[in-house]
Amino acid sequence: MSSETPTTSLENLSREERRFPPSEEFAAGAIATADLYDRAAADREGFWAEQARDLLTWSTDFTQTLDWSKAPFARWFVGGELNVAYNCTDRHVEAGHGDRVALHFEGEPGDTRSYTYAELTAAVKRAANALQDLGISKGDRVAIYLPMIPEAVIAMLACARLGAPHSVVFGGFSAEALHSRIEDAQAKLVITSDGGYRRGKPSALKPAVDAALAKGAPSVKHVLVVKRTGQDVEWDDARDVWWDDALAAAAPEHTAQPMDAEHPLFILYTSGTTGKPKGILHTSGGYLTQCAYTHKNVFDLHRDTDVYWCTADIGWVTGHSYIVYGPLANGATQVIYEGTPDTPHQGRFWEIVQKYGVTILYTAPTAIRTFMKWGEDIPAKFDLSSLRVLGSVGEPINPEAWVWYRRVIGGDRTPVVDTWWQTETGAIMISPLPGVTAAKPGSAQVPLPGISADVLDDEAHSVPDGGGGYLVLTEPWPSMLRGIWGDDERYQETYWSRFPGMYFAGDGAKKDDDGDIWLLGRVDDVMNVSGHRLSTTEIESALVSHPKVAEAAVVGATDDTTGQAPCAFVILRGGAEQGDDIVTELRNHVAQEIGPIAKPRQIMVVAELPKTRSGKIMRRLLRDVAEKREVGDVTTLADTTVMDLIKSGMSTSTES
Ligand code: 7RM
Repeated sequence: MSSETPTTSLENLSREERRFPPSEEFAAGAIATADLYDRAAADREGFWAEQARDLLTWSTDFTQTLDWSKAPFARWFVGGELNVAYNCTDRHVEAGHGDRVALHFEGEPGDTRSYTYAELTAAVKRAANALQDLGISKGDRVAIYLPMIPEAVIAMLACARLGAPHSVVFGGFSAEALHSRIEDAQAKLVITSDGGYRRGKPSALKPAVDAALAKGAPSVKHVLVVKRTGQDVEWDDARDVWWDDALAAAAPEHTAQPMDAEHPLFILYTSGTTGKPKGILHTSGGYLTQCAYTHKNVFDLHRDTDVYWCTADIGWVTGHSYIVYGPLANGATQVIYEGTPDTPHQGRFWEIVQKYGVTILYTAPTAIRTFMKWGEDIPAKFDLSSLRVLGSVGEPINPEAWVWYRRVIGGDRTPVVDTWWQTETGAIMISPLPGVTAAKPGSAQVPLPGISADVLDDEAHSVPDGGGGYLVLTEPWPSMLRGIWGDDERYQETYWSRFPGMYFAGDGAKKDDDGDIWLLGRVDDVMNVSGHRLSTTEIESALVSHPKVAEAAVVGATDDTTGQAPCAFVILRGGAEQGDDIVTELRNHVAQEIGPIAKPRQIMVVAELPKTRSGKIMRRLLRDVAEKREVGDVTTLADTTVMDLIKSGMSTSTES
């Protein structure tokens, strides 16, 4: 990609011309108002210092807001001390809110449990004592491999309380993946369960821990096992301990010790384009400040009346920042759900919204597109009138899905916030503010107050409005990663070497004529077709705007003539006919929507798309198919049979 490359016109992405400003009523009651931008711009560090002091309780105040003298290794809130778990539990009880519900747990089979802040605090104290009884102290790493049950939240907070960094491994990961993460972090304890519920059936977890440890993990001294499903488990008397027994034997009282603001809070592994997963390191004061700040301002949290629900799993960063740390630091009431959206029926999410009166919903575009595919009549059966803010995260959201989300789920009434951030950024970075921004479907729009971002070309020049390039973050931010666990060099190389002095996010982006930012997917998903810069998202968006298409993924395949050529994989809506006619129709549709240059060389009608367990489409695998290569590593796929399905369905493709 060269900087002279003409970018495709932004009108393609913003075919949806409507703007969605907040209603006057919403704006009048909003937590975040427009002056927040001015305050942050006038004194960025002062602004963050104020947020840290307002939102959190510190045992020792900090003396310096930011030490950037050893960049890119940052220290925020230097000299400050706090306990993250205390901030998420005890202090709300001390402030008289012990009876407020912290968690409404909805198990997949329909069992429910609620924890007030007083109950959650008591559970975390006992768990912290139990961990201590198992030899865990400040600095020890603890691996957590649990389903979406309250014990997952309690375990994370118990670790935070002791200053023992947790490393949560998503319950859908294999024994192999678990083993490499345990080894890399040198975890001393693994917290797991007998199993969890998945699509109506108990699904075992402990066997994967046994298998991981059998590969050799001498650092692990104990395995703490929550009983969830009652499945039979193999037991090692010297190593394994039941959670219930450990908590029953533990002392109920525990006084949280203050930790340095830069004390490690957690490691979370995330896959890069190459090499082994990177252990992203987050610390205490800055991370919690930005989680609390964004959760409150981006979702317009009115603590006493809102019921918040983030549908992520705690195995991902969204679960860390927007189920555990942000909402609990803010003393919010939230729903956590164990299962999948289609168990036992396709209306389960909407049934939960209705049951708990959910007011703020945070989910992913892939889920929204799935709901579109299932049809509007399903949500229409439930009362969704409690909803007042909708959030989206994880991928670019195509304008059709955005508008559908607002209209069908939000009753044409709610602001939709498209939030861009990463495991590495720790918290939301680019997003509308729901009571301020006139929202543009498909664009995350503006860096939050206190955050500085830009779009650069290949030569590191800021592109003018209307131009495209690479997204960078130009100033350090409180919840930034502090490094890659055990690999300082890789940290500098991956994030800070492409554009010296700036954080390279790995995402392509454009600025529109108003200077608003549009995220275009990972840069390896941006293709160059005959010298024209095209984004997978643009073409996907065009395909999905066709009434017969439910979902689409586009990759840039190497092409002898044009450099790269778009290849599309589409899932048709129920009832739409297959065959060559539809392929021609769709190719013409893309030509019409974007221009002939964007016409996919090949369109394959498929039944499923390969997705990671967090719902991101694995375009790398699709590129392998499009380029007729052996399909690469599929171990991180949610369903490893999908690729066989796609390859066997290739006969429906058309080459031009
Ligand atoms: C929170 C999370 C990070 C990558 C990131 C982007 C993509 C996330 C959006 C988005 C467009 C969004 N963390 N991404 N949110 N792209 N618009 N609102 O997803 O580490 O798992 O992924 O996800 O490519 O770099 S993550």
